[in-house]
Amino acid sequence: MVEEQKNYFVVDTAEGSFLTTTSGSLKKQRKKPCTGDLVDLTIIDTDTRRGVITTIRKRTTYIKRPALANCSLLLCLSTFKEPPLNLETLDRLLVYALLHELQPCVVFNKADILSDDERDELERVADVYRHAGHPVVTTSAFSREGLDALLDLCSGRLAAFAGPSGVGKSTLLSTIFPDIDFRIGNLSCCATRGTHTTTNVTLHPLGNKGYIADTPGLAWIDLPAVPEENIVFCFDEIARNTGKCRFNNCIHDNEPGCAVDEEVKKGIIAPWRHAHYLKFRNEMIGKRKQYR
Ligand SMILES: Nc1nc2c(ncn2[C@@H]2O[C@H](COP(=O)(O)OP(=O)(O)O)[C@@H](O)[C@H]2O)c(=O)[nH]1
Ligand SMILES: [Mg+2]
Ligand SMILES: [Zn+2]
Repeated sequence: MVEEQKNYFVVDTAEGSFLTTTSGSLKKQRKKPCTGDLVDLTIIDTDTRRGVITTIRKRTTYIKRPALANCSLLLCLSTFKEPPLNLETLDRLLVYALLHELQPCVVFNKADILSDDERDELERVADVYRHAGHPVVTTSAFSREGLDALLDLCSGRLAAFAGPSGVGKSTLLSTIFPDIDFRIGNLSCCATRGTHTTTNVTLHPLGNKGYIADTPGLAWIDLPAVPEENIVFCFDEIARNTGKCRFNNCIHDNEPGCAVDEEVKKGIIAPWRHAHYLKFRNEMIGKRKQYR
């Protein structure tokens, strides 16, 4: 797996890390790996740990800003308080993940500061996301609650943290990786130390063959432009009602005989989930010219 740095690529292999550039052929095709890429490598020198990337394997997922390939799990962080829970931001992150074919996981951090009543309230919100089919983990970087469950989810895959500033992304990362020098880019044999600050996305290997990407300054919540009909599939508890409304082209916005409206009234679908579905759908209508 590749970690992109300023002028070269660090490739993590079963035989340790190698410092690499791309082959002439890849350069000619203007093909450049990014962090998360799986590549084929020709080793040039095992002592200085130099190599050349000859092929970039097909990406399973790709997000642009920051560039990250093959990420399969987006840990969507929020807090119940400090900062107060922002459900629109959370839903936006989930939709962002789903539109990029990443599995989202809902993570509520800073559980240590919650009273029993607040925990009960949070549990009701958590149930809404479970009902939508998402894994939910409650964590605390301070008490380490939930960290094992979180790392289990990351097993064997590339995960990344996302979420607004202040929810504890950096703190969680440094709790999980107390010796941050374990990051794969830190090749002690190369005269490249100190260049870390220029790196976009760093990778931290987990013992369980997983990785967590550190993605500073990312603009996750800028949803990509897609046809508005696709948004409903990002709200599974709404999409499950397909075919149950009176009109088969129902968009679930106050039409008569709408099964979704009925479930909202009954409290089966949370009102904010329905409102965000409509909001994001309308945003996509506004972005139509970007893809048509
Ligand atoms: N009580 C509590 N505070 C936390 C926790 N995690 C982070 N914080 C605090 O929240 C603030 C923001 O954390 P930071 O990791 O910088 O958030 P980021 O902006 O998402 O990277 C800092 O003051 C942290 O000490 C936690 O689990 N519990
Ligand atoms: Mg941070
Ligand atoms: Zn409907």
